[in-house]
Amino acid sequence: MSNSAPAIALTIAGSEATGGAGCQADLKTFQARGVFGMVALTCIVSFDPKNDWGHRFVPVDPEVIADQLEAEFSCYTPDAVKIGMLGTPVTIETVANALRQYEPKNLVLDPVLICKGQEPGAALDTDNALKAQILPLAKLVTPNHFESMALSGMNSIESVDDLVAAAKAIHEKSGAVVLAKGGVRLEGPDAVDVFYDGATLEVLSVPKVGEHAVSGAGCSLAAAITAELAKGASPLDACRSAKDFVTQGIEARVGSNAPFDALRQINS
Ligand code: PXL
Repeated sequence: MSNSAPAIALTIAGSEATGGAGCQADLKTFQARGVFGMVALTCIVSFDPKNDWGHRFVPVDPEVIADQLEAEFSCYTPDAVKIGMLGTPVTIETVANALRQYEPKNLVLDPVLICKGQEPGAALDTDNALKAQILPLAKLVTPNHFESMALSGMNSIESVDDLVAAAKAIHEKSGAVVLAKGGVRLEGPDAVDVFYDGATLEVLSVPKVGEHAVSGAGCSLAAAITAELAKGASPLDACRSAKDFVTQGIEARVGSNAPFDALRQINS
């Protein structure tokens, strides 16, 4: 096992300095799922404890992003690639150009439209660029409750039936396999996600672990899906096992001085 060539996964994502979310979560997830991980860093986020834990955000120079991707795709052919936070229209254009050039297999998009603490609408240019330039390249997309409304055009999602409608609408628009996440935002005892690939519809449901969102859950879910696709799983099996992984990680979460706990990746 240890001598065989590992599957290789790349995340194109931002740093979240405290290690709960972002590329830190992705890399820990890749390690926990037994794949060799790489990061192309797009931005650096530092929470501000003096300002209600808001996000301080610094983008990485586009040339430096392109350089990282050149190095990575020259050294390896990743078996799967995850896109996390990109953050600016220029970054999105840089990454979209590289994706068109390198044509990676198994592109998973976590469509980070806004971060916790950001105002909806504050980043409309970025959201539109992501929808126009990255979404059409994705094989699988993992929108949360808010992102499912933004990508489907629906005004509200309040039930599992609504989430199913959103997943179908996003699939029709993008052609991607969709895992629409209800998380703690849908009422009821269960954390429900909807999988739809154009043919198979599956509602993935587990009892909620508390009523509070945990930092890094979305990043780790998409990274675990990426790792499973890299190892050759089908999209549905990748989503099922990623959901188990995230549930265990939420159960094992790390308490923090910020108002949100952080998911802890548990080795499988
Ligand atoms: O949770 C989304 C997310 C992704 N990437 C980075 C982040 C966050 C949220 O804080 O900081 C870098």
